[in-house]
Amino acid sequence: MSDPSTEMLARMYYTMGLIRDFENKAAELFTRGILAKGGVHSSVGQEAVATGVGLSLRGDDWISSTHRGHGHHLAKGADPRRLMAELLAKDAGYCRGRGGSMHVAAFEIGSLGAYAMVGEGVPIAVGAALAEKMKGTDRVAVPFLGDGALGQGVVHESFNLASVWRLPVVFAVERNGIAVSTRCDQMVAPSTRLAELAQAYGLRYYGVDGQDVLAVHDAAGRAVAAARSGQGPALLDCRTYRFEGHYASEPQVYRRREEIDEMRRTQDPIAHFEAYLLDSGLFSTADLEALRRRSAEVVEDAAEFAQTSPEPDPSTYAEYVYA
Ligand SMILES: Cc1ncc(C[n+]2csc(CCOP(=O)(O)OP(=O)(O)O)c2C)c(N)n1
Repeated sequence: MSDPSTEMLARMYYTMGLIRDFENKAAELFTRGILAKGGVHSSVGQEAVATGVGLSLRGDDWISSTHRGHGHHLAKGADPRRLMAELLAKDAGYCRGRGGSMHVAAFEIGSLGAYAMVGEGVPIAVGAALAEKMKGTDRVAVPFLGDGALGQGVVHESFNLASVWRLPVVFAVERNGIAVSTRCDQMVAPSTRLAELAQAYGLRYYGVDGQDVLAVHDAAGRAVAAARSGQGPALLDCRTYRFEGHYASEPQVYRRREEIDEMRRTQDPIAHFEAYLLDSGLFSTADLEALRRRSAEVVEDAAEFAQTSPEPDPSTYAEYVYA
């Protein structure tokens, strides 16, 4: 396993805290009726996946994202103010309020967009990888997808073309085991056997504990470096768990409260990493508290900024619409 610098360890811890604070704030604004435009899908519990992958990428690499995409964007370097403004459909948002939570795109940070249609972002990232290969650059594309997306035909077509054309793509699967209210093993044939799936498609396979940010960062780093150097595509299988409902305030009748409590107690990626950092002797409790305080302040500031930002000017409603 590679040895991240102390600065990188601090960035990982900060980024996971930033994602958690951002998600909790977005859910709070949604519940209070302030964020009434579209739903909010929290990635709390899955922060190590977005962080480990995002921090293994260069600024000019591409990602495509899902309905659960705030963390992907923050880890790729999104400005929390502009992201929160987008969630609140404000003019200062990345898409000037046209996209919202599930359709934010930010080319300037390498985001090809979040897509609410399950699996939709995957072929788009493959297309970007094809374009980069044809242009002769060494940029890599990473589509994030849930395990529920593994039943989508377009995802399999994407695996196929990425493999046949040896494209610089790393498919980052957030395998949280559930799609809305259905267990993935009841609806997706290979959902727990991704090594075999990858082998069938000729994708290099990396399977990791998605609650362990160091493991994700290490595997993603190796997959990305190989893709960048022309060794073709990979599948990064991150076993994870979402602590919240499918969307904010969803009742979760399909799983027991005890299961969620147990996973929160034993599988919290931030708590795990905190214990590791303290044990390493590189960070004190005060160091980590300062990093958590900073992310909380950044999110408060983003929420304040977004709430006090103007709506888009109604006279611009037809701008950025292709017809
Ligand atoms: C093509 C399509 N079918 C169904 C839906 C409804 N839907 C929204 S999210 C979701 C589950 C997605 O599960 P997964 O891809 O595993 O992502 P997760 O929610 O676990 O992050 C479904 C079925 C949709 N948005 N698009």
